[in-house]
Order: sequence, then C-alpha cells, then structure tokens
Amino acid sequence: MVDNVEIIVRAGKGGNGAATFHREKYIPRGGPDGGDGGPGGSVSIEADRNMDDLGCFKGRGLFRAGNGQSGARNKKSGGRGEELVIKVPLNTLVWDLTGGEDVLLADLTQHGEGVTVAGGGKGGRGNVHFATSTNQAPTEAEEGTPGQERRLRFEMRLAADIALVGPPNSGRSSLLRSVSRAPVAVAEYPFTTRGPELGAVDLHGKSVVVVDLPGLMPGSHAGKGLGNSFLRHAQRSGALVYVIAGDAGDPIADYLMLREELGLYDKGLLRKPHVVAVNKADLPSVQAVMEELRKAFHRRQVEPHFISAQTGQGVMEVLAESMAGAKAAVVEAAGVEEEPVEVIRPKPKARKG
Ligand SMILES: Nc1nc2c(ncn2[C@@H]2O[C@H](COP(=O)(O)OP(=O)(O)OP(=O)(O)O)[C@@H](O)[C@H]2O)c(=O)[nH]1
Ligand SMILES: [Mg+2]
Repeated sequence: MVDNVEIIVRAGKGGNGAATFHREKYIPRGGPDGGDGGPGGSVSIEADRNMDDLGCFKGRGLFRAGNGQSGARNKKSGGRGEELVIKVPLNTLVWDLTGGEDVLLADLTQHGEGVTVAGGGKGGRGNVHFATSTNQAPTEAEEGTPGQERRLRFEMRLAADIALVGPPNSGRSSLLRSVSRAPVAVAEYPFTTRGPELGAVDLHGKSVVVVDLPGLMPGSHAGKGLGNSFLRHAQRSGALVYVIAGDAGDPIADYLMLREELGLYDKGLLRKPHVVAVNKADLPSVQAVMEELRKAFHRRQVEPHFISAQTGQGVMEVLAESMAGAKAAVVEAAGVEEEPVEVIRPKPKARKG
C-alpha cells in the first residue's frame, strides 16, 4: 500500500494583458482597448472518502492548474485558468517541502475538507490602464505573473488497532492472511512485506484493523533494511503483536531484538500493550521445544502464546487479548491529558457553484 508520496504542483500563470487599439470605421484614432489577462488557476488538495491510498500519485511528478487567458481587444478580459483540485484519502497530512524545512499545511480528516496550496498568477493589465494625458497611445501591457510552485508530500496516517511486528519470515503476513481477506504476499524468503499492509478482521462482530509491518532486524530503528518510517504505524496502533518464529535459531534473542529496536525508535513503543506470539507451533520441531521456550520466556516475565498462522490455532485469541490490552490502556489513560500536538486544521474550503 502506498502511504507516502511526493509531488510537485504548479498553479497557472496569469494571462498577459493585451496592447490593442480601438478600430472602427470613420473613427481614425481609437484609443487603447487591450483587456487584462485572466488569473491563473490555483491548486488545492481535498480529502475524498472514495480514495483508498496514494497509489495513483506514484511515478507522476508534476500536477498543474490551467493558465489564465490573455486579454483581448475591446477591453475584453482573459478567462481564468482552470483550478486544479487534487483528491487524497481521508487522514492525509499535506507537507510543504518547498522551503527545505517540512511544513505541515493540513491534516485532512473529513470528506470535502481542503486546503489551497498554490495560488494562481495574476493576470497582466491591458494597455487601457496605461493611457495618460501625455501618452494616449500606450503600446505597453503587462505580462501575467507565474503561478506558485510547491513541492508537497502526502502522508497517510492510518491508525490500525493492532500492528504486527517481528523479525523477517516470522509469519506476520501468514497470520494476517489467516484471519482476513487482505491480499498479502507470503513467501519463504525474508522481506516479502516491503510496506505496511492492512487487513480487517472480524473479532466477535467488531471489525478490527490489523497492519502487517515489514520485518525488523538489528538497526531497523535507524532505517536499516526497509527503512523505519513504517514504525509510525506501530506508534499509532492500539496494541502490538510480537510475532516470533518458534523454529528460529533463538526465539528469545529475537524477542530481545524486537524490544531493543522498538525502544530505540521510540521509548513509548515499549509501553504499548503487546502480546508475544510464538508462531509455527504446528511444526514438530517447535512442539519439541515448547515447554523449554515457555520457561525461558517466563524467566523474563513474559507469557508467550503459541500459535500457528498456518492452521489458525491460537490466532484469534492473540488478537482478542491484544484488543483487551489496548482497551485497558485507553481506560488507564483517560483523564490523563496528552500533550497537545499542534496541527493546522484548515476550515473547509468554500466551494464555488
Ligand atoms: N509451518 C508453518 N509455517 C509458517 C507459519 N506461518 C508462516 N509460515 C511460513 O513462513 C514463511 C514466512 O511467512 P510470511 O507470512 O511470509 O512471513 P513474514 O513474517 O510476513 O515475512 P516477511 O514479510 O518476508 O518478513 C512462509 O514460508 C510461510 O509459509 C506457520 O504457522 N506454520
Ligand atoms: Mg510478510
């Protein structure tokens, strides 16, 4: 799923003013009559509930609004350039990267909510404006000014209920596939999942959103491997499931590695409600070490859940327990004021027509 893209937008240039003179039979010296250029079209971004992700922006660089038309004789003004409205999914952050420093322009959360990001150029004045008592036949007219250009980043903020984290190949995608219809890829090599993948799971009649994140390895917190931006989804989710393969060389070391990477990325992630799921429990090799592993986890005050993403054994229980943990955390946090985050919420744009 594409949840982060960069594009360039360019508003339309203003139309040029005209430098023309009135002409009519029997009127030998008609005055200047060049009309003004029309304004260039502006560019705005608008949230649309029918958009799922930012995939349609991939590989498309420049988005431009229409230029204003030039003025014409008979004091005729040029038409306005066509406005460009770019539709994005709900919960998209619009960042302006133009000035080198990222500036948050908007957090578009509601259908129809929008923000103007680039103003159209002004139309140039026609020569009617330049006639003076000493110069009654001005030949100059103004050019239209260019429209604004901006480099933007769109970032989708999907808040999942549960995020699956784990080392590569631990079976996170298999887990999601076993309980949802999410079309996620599963393969026997590591790093199959390259970006966050969402699935909806029906848990006792309630739809729970689960996000499958790319594999974590030593150095992931600093962007090693597939980058670390996907960990934002872990931050925003209500609970985490640590998925560890029971047949891995050292599942305890994997668990410690996950804790370390999560904590180095954001200490707050360590306090997030979580459940440890030891996967592939259908394998005889895992069953053979189950009790030993359980004891090893107990020594670290961790209660492991043995599951099989392949057979589905224990998977729903793990999700249900994660949800219960998330709910308890919300109750506990109630009344505790969160630090306010400054987010610019533009008023819904006035719509024409
Ligand atoms: N026997 C068994 N194999 C499993 C189970 N879950 C996953 N596998 C296998 O483990 C391999 C990796 O599974 P994935 O679901 O792709 O693992 P992942 O954690 O999403 O891996 P990456 O996205 O590549 O990091 C595949 O060959 C799966 O068939 C399980 O419960 N039992
Ligand atoms: Mg995967």
